[in-house]
Amino acid sequence: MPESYTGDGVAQTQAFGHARKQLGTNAKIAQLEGLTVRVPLDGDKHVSNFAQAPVDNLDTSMRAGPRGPTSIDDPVARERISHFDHERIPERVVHARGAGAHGVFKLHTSLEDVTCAKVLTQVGQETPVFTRFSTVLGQNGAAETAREVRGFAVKFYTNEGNWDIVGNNIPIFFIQDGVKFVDLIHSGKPEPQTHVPQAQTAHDSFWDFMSLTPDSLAMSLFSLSDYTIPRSYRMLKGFGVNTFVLVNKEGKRTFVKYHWKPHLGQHALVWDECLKLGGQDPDYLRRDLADAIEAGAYPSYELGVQLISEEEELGFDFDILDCTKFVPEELVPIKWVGTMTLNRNPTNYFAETEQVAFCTSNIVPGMDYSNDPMLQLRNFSYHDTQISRLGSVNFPSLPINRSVCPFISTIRDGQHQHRIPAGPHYYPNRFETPNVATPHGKGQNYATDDAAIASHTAVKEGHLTFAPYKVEGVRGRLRPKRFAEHHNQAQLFWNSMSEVEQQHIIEAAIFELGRCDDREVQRRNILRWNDVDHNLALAVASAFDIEVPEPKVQNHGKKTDGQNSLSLLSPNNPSSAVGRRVAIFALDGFDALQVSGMVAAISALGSIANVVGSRKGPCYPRGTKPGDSGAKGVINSNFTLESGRSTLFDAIFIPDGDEKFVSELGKGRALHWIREAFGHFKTIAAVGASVPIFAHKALPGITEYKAALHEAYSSKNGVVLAENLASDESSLWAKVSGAGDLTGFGKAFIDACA
Ligand code: HDE
Repeated sequence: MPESYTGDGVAQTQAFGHARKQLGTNAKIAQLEGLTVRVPLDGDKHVSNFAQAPVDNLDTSMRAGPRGPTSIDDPVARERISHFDHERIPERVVHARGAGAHGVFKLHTSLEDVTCAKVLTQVGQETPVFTRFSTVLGQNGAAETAREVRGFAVKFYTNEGNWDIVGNNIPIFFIQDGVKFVDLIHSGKPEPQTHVPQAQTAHDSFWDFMSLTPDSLAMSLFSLSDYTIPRSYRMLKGFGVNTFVLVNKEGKRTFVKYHWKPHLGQHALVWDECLKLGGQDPDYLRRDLADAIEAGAYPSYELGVQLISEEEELGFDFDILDCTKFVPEELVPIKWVGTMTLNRNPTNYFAETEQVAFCTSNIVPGMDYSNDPMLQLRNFSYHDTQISRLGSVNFPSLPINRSVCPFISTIRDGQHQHRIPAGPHYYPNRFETPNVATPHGKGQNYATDDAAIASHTAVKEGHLTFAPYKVEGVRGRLRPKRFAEHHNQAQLFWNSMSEVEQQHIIEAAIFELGRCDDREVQRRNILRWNDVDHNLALAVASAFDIEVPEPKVQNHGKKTDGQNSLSLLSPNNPSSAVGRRVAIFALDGFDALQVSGMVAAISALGSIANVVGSRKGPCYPRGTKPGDSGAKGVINSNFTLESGRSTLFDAIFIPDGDEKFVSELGKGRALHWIREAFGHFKTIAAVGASVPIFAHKALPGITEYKAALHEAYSSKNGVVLAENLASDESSLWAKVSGAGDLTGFGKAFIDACA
């Protein structure tokens, strides 16, 4: 935010106590800030009615005598109540629960051989973006850690118009044809009689539909895997899922699959954490995203493309128009082309995150759609849904949806027209409307014979000209032959999971089918998985006492038997503690040097330090007394042991402390924190007097970490202990200003957080 800027938006942000810091700026932000539609809330402005006349009283409505009837002619009360009555708009029918952030996309590798889209060819160009992550089935207030596929939608405000990639965090989808989407979603949404369960697929209708829908086989396993319980939206992969098309200057079409890869790596929660977080912090993921951006730990993602020429289109065992299949990286490597960084939280959830309208049909010159039957119906659906959701065909002119490039249009009127269009409202016209690729009025704007087609359809760079390609066929309800195969990639996915990941899938299947009451639903799903992997089916069936015969499909010479795919193998995550949320215990009597040193080191690393204290507010170190707020080393806490739980953090640092500290650490709530964190494989460090509490009270009899007790500074199973921190090291902590300054024990902890 430029310091010289004194516009309304800043005033509002500063005046509103809980507003978050607003950093990052770009052309879209400048546009939003420049809009006079921002409503101020600072000192020298007045509170007004909707016609902007000042009002003097918002507390008491007008009535005839203090005990008499309220007067309907009170314009203030009437207007306020009426507006309130209409505050809600329909939530998204799917993906209702979302979290958004502004950012920029910077291209580092040009794709000019395959596209003329400037956003993908102008290296170094920064394009503003707005990204919205979401769950799918849960309603607007549902818990975010329910097992759910995640949406990953990005709107690029390019210089040639808005381009949206409306993707998910799984590379494939449940069904091949968009027309089945309605039933897929109905089956997953709460049961109509009771309206339960919320935000989960663990019920009969969903698994009934799945077992009767052959195309959903591979996705049934993806959706039970750790992909559906992500640790953070900062650690989420993204996929365009559908096949799109890029078009170059010569009009050559190239098929493209879009990928997002988080720089922090892909991480999942463990199921027990999800269950607990659902109650402890249903907003866990949106809070994590907003906190990280506020702390300057900006999430970033790499955009990649898999490119397939028209000549290669039919060269795979699967059809690239089938969105229940992914393209393994072994067959088509991913080319990484640019970086998206999310660096600014929205100012207003409703105006930005709720009103942002993604449409798969939003593409820019140099792009086109494929004939993927899912994409074709999506291109209709998104535009259509915004009309009822946002109330008008004019949704593209809402502030968050406006492009940042100048344009002229002869589209006019409709409800909620936010612009004042000048110039002709028809075309062609005598005013020579500029920037139209074809010379109007000077000949027909179409071709009628083969000879003319070649010249007429040449791509006009900078315009959506849709390069021609040949289409022929019999009209009917048809699917290509290769759409009929469903086992290969289901098996490839299963084979590519590690043993632990496979076990998680089995446990998830037992949970989901365990919430179904119909034996037939349980049986049909288990038998389907039997054709993917016999052991998988046996393991799930053992929880239901259902008999599993020898499989029909597996071991019948399928190409994927025993094979796995690089794209799916456990992610090769960067080994780094960057971005972690670390709880630092500052119960009264803590060691001030260690706490302040660790806070400084964690923050400097680009991670998020959270102080957990004896109270919310000032906490008092060793040698000071509560209330002595001027004392050295007093630190403000973010949480207490009651207001937070270990589940909110990736790691816990327990410093040395005095008797008071040790006594609080030895009480039930603190011990529970430690035990729970250990059970969830979190990194834990303890120093000095905290070590005996850790080893003998919190986790007595547990042997996994014991080696750490004996090897100074080394970690064992994520536990780093140092009962006797060398005094020279202790004194060094006073000077810590960055993670690199930590030595010995502190370094061992940071390394273990990676
Ligand atoms: Fe969507 N989808 N979808 N979808 N979808 C919507 O659009 C729909 C599909 C996805 O953060 C809706 O604006 C149909 C696949 C995301 O705002 C709606 C079909 C994938 C988001 C809609 C599909 C998605 C949506 C609801 C089958 C994975 C959230 C509100 C033809 C690539 C975007 C809205 C955001 C949202 C319909 C299939 C992902 C109703 C009919 C496949 C990430 O238009």
